[in-house]
Amino acid sequence: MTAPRLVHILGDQLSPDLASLRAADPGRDIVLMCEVAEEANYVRHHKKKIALIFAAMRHFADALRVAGWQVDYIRLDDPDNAGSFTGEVARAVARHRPASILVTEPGEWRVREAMRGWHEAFDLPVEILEDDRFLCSHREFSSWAAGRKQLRMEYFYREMRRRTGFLMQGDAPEGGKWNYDAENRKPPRDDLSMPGPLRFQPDAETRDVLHMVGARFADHFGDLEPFWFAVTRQQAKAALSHFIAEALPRFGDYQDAMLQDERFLYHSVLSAYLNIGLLGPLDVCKEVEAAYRSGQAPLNAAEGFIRQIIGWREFVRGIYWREMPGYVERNFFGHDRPLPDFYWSAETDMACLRASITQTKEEAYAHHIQRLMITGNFAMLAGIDPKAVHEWYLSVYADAFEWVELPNTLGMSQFADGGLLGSKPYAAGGNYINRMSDYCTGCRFDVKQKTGSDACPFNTLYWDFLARHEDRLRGNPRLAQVYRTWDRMADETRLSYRDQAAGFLATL
Ligand code: FAD
Ligand code: DLZ
Ligand code: SF4
Repeated sequence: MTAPRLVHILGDQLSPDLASLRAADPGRDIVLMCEVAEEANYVRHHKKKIALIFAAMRHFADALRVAGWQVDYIRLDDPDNAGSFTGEVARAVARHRPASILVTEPGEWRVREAMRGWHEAFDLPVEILEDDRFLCSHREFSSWAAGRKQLRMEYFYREMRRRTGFLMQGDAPEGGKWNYDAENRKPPRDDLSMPGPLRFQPDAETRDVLHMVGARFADHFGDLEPFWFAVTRQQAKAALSHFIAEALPRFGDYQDAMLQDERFLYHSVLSAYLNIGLLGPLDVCKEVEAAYRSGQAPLNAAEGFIRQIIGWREFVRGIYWREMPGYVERNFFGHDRPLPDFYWSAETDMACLRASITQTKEEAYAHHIQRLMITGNFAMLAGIDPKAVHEWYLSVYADAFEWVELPNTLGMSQFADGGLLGSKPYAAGGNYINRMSDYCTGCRFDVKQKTGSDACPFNTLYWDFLARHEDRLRGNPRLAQVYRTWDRMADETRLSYRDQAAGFLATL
């Protein structure tokens, strides 16, 4: 009998149409899935994230067995567990004596490098297939990017609209405009009714995982329970239908809003399901477009949502693979302050940060504007080491995998790549936060004050950041107006702002 191939499937590759599964033969080949300590600990992931991945892996293995696959599944508490992908592949090679190893390209440079060493380590052919769950291949991204002075998401996105045909009328964008973002910045109102994501009761298999994660990872960040994430494809599809029916119509309008008591607003909370493979980006966009075409959702909502998926999600992945391994080391501003402890404890008087971090602890989720304009904005203004910021984001969010987290954190939110991904730093003072949220009403600081013991720290950190990095930022045309305002200030005002900021930074 022909020796089997060993098909190693990772915790974020839980898709029945995965390239390596399509290339394999259920009658001959063996699927290997393993829960390993190294993946849970290389950054200390949030308990809920570990539980989501293990529970979804176990349910996926069950579904593969039902579909006729032979699955060799290694649990974390297996006494012989080797603790790493390479260690477990070594054990599986000894058990099954495969003819070769077949994998789909992982989402992280570190893991791809490890896999590239397997040929030599095991003296076996190793085939790494392209991950075609993404809509833009590495080759296509490179050819789009080649020769461009600047890589801007908007132009990439238009290309992707043309290629996929989403929201197109022939060669023209639906409604005559490519982007309806200008309509998507409404501040929140008190009388909105938010549906929140669909929540699922853990079954016996998930409860087993929760028990193990609670015992093994008690000292990791975050609350394990209540645990309500979808852990199967069927549940994730139900979560998608719920989002389309209940939240999509208002997704666009309130995309940038933040409310203390509404953690999810009209966001989809689908990123973790997309990133581990329970949902496919094309399927999700098809359903969103259908909702628009049937009059269930307005164009600004459907376009805004589809842009995040075929635009931002694919764009950041292209940047990641194009720029790694050097990207993670970039530090345009030379920031080196350690991450303040309150990023782990949520113990801070700044109500916006307290709310965003508390929610992160409890849900392993924060929406985009909280990540970008609260925790990200603060870290950049305060001059925190971008690598420390990156490691925080990678560990605390259930949807965080390096291909998507790193460009968003290091590029978009910290501007540590000097403008490769975004055209200007996302820096803002208290006014912006006050306009887009209700955080300031419950804060011990006063958002209207710039100096004094009650002054909102964001107000002077903002100016201090611009002054500290004037040599790097003044030439940016998108900041010309801001520097004109700075220039018009009296010397003593500028000095008092910088003193106030220095006093605050000394307390961190
Ligand atoms: P929605 O607001 O409902 O958006 C719909 C979908 O669009 C998301 O599910 C997601 O798949 C996609 N999307 C939206 N914005 C982005 C983006 N900027 N990049 C890529 N995809 C996007 N997203 C991750 O999936 N994983 C991360 O680790 C991650 N880290 C981030 C770190 C920082 C500092 C910032 C500023 C953003 C980060 N994002 C990350 C992007 C974005 O914040 C999340 O995708 C989003 O908040 C997930 O919530 P949602 O599913 O409710 O999204
Ligand atoms: C994030 C994660 C965790 C916590 N644990 C596992 C695991 O035990 N087994 C596994 O196959 N995958 C896990 N993952 C996801 C991997 O870290 C992810 O596949 C790589 O980082 C590549 O994106
Ligand atoms: Fe945040 Fe300042 Fe508003 Fe307080 S006053 S919530 S610190 S922006």
